[in-house]
Amino acid sequence: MSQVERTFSMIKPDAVAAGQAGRILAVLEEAGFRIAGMRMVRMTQAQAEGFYAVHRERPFFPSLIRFITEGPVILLALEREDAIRKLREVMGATNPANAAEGTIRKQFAASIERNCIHGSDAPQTAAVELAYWFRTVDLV
Ligand code: 3AN
Repeated sequence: MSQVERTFSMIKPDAVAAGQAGRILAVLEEAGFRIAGMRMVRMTQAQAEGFYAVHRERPFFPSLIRFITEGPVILLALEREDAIRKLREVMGATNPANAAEGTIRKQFAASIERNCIHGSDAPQTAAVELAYWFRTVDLV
C-alpha cells in the first residue's frame, strides 16, 4: 500500500484564462486528490525565474517565463496516496500531442509550452516546490 503524500500542482495561465480551472479541479478531485492548499497568484518575473530555475539554460526558458507570467495561475497543494506519480499520470505527457486519452493535457492543453498544468516530478521536487509557494502552517 502506498503512503499518503503531498505534491505541488499549478493550473497555468492558459487554462485559467480559458475558464478551464474548475473542470481541471474536478478531474483532480475525481482522481482522488484532496486539496490541502490553493492560492491564485500572478507571478512576477523574479518569482517565475526562481520557480523554473532548473530550466534556466534551456532554449525555451525566456518563452516559458513570458507564458507563465502572462496571467494568473492557481497554485495547489494536493494530497493522496502515491500523489506524485498519480498526478503525473492524470496530467499526461508534457507534449499534449503525446498525451494519453483521458488525461488533463489531452483534454485541455494546446502545445508543449501552453500545457495547462504543472505537477512535481519527484519527492525532492515536490518538497522544494511546495515550500516555494506555501507555508506549511497554511496547508490544511
Ligand atoms: P513537465 O511540466 O511535464 O514536468 P518539464 O518540467 O520538462 O515538463 O518542463 C517544464 C515546462 O517547460 C513545461 N510544462 C512546458 O511548459 C515547458 N517546456 C518543456 N519543454 C519544452 C519545450 N521543448 N518547448 C517549450 N516549452 C517547453
